[in-house]
Amino acid sequence: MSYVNTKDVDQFRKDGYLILKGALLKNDLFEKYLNDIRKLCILAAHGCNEVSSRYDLGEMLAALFHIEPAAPKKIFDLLATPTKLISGMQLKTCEQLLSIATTLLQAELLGYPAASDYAMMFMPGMKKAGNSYQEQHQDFPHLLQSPKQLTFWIPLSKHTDGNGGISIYAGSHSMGLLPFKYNATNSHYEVHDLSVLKECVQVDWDLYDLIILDSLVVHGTIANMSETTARATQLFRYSDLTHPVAVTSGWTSTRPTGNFTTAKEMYKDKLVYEY
Ligand SMILES: O=C(O)CCC(=O)C(=O)O
Repeated sequence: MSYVNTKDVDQFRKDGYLILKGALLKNDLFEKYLNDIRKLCILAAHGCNEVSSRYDLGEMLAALFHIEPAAPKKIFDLLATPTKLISGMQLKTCEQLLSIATTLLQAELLGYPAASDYAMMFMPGMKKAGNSYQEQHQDFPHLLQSPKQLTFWIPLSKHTDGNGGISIYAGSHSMGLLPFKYNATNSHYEVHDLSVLKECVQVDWDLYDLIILDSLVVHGTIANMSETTARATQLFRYSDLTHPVAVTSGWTSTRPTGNFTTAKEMYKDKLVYEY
């Protein structure tokens, strides 16, 4: 079964991203993953009715954050680098997602960088605060492993007025790796000069959509301005291990820590300055 058509593939090549509305509506593993995360919220809230009576993860996380501010971070740790939920692993490697990744990458050997999975959680009333917030960046310097890589951006909560999302510079992937620098908190890279880029679009997203990004397309967080709802998003990455540069560089990956090459070492000329 094919989940993307020729038009989707052409659109992805042109824009560097693709929005598949409602693509996860019939994916049972996605539903299982959401349910497992809901269970984690209920466990972390010790059954508190404020949390267990809600269904949307954005609302559950907001209620949990209210009664137990440290709890969402613990759940986040279970969903990131990589997801530690079996249902999450199953979702990441399910037929639908692998088929889409293989078609878009045209990869004969698919892998994913060790630093791959991430879950972004933006709590209400936090605006730009929190380590999740990302300025405009390309994913590639964070992942390195192969020049041909994808990020699957998967909403875990409903879209509400003001709870943020991402914006993308359409077509920016075709400019290759752009000069980048560390952000103000030294936690992420950001593109040095956005003035070289053109059209920035705000992604129209909701629960069950699948948004796919080329690892060179420039994109960043739209802050959660809501005072009541959280935004939660799962990120899965896939890479083409047959790309000649990936083979020559030995599939260099940013994690696990130890003897690894960072983007800074690999692309000295591209890292403009550090704070
Ligand atoms: O969901 C977001 O706010 C941004 C996520 C992102 O850009 C990334 O992790 O590469």
